[in-house]
Amino acid sequence: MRKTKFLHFALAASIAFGTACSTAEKTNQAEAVATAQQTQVAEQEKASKWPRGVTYEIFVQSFCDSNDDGIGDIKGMTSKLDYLQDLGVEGIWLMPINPSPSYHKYNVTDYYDIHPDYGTLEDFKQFLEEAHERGIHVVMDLVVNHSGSDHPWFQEAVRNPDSPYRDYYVWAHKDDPQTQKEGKILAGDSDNVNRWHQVPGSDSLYYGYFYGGMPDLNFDSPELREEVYKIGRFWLSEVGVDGFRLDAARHIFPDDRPEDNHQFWVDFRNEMRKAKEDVYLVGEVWAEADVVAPYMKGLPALFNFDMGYAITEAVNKEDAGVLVENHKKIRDFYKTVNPDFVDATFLTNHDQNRIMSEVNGDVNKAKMAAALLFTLPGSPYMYYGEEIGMRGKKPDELIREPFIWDNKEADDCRATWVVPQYSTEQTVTPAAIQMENENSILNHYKTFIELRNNSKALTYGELEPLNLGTQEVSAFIRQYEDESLLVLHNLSGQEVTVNLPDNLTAYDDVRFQNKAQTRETNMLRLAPYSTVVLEE
Ligand SMILES: [Ca+2]
Ligand SMILES: [Ca+2]
Repeated sequence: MRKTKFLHFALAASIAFGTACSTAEKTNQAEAVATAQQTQVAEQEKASKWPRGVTYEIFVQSFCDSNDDGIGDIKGMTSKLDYLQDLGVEGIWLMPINPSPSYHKYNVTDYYDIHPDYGTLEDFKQFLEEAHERGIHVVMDLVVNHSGSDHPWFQEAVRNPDSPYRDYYVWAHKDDPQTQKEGKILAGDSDNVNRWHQVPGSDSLYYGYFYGGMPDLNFDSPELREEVYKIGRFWLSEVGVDGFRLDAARHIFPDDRPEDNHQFWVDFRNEMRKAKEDVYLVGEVWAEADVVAPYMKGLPALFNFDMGYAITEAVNKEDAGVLVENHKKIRDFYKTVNPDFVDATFLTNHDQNRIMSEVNGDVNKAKMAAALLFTLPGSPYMYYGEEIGMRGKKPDELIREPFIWDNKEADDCRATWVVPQYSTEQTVTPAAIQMENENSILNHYKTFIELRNNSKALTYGELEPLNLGTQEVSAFIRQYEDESLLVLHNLSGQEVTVNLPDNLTAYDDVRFQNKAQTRETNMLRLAPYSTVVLEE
């Protein structure tokens, strides 16, 4: 079942097991292995199949600017599809692309169009076509918990209480006791303190979970629900996206109506499947596993926030701890709800400090975080720029800075809508230069994505945590059908020796290693911050 990484394998076989032969012989052997396996690879499809492959999250505004107005756009993104294909991603998640007055575009003012800064519907259809030609699926952010307060529906609803759009939103009178009570509920963010917002010059308040600029849509209204289904069908059937990332999926109804939230997504999925049988839906339910799980009845994929936190903690402490055990526990729990669920794993997203900043700029740790993400179970998502080690800490604009494609004078794509404070040429090596460096973080990402894409065990396999008595080493088995892999990550900056118990000594072929390791029967010496994948 050895399909790729043949160069690593050939190299590893000679280094690790001290094959007694000359350099010339080694080269010939390596070439022979490479040729044979290249043929095999060409004849076989990749092991991974979207949505089980890697998905890449793009903030269009910052990705690639094609017309030099400083703002990333769809044509720019289309010009980078080869880059994404080469990276090995099989899916793209686009942050909102609908018209909206904000830079982030999570307050939509027209659900049926593209923001003019980003381009046109025709540009987007062209992008979809070219993505699909490369085997890349496209999922777009669908932000329907709320609209923007500038949306014509809301404007009309405010202006005219008898308007049919009035019922698209949630209203209360200023003397209604619930508005007093609700107004006192504190959330972590000061913007969220008041969920009821007054319409100036009126006795009416409207419900806006996040803030006054984002009035919640009223899902108790059959007309609004039908409108939301219509929006979904438009993008699936008429435009051709493959699915949606569903923003704020747990806030469709207020917090005291969780069952209604769960049921809404079951209904939504059923409606979307009428337009596209294999529609992909991934939900944002930013909460603990027991809150997330019931959403799986309607949403086949959900983001696994816990795993990102756990990986970050493990690489920072250089301690494998209970990362793998906990990951297995969560997965086993989710499986009881939906055996076919898609566990959308990731390190950080557009709402969180970037992973490189979370590890204080330590490239070894950032690389180790990626190595864990791509070898543990799940359907990994990565955030644009993560692969070149972009940095960023909140506020939000600074975790969404322009991608650095090349040195300034050579970069014909770099957006300039914001002055970057974290990701500059002083802190981040441009992608074009990293591409030429085999030790770059970009090539590290490529290597691990390729490793994963070509292994059914890493893509679909079960997880068996192992305790080898070394806290610095995260060790586990990934198994699928007749492919069984022993994965070892040395999270520490020191060489670590592990003793494999007798039941693991059969794993004596090196499928992959990113640094030389040495082995004497049961004893394995792992280089600092290294990964080795062994097979029987
Ligand atoms: Ca532009
Ligand atoms: Ca809501």
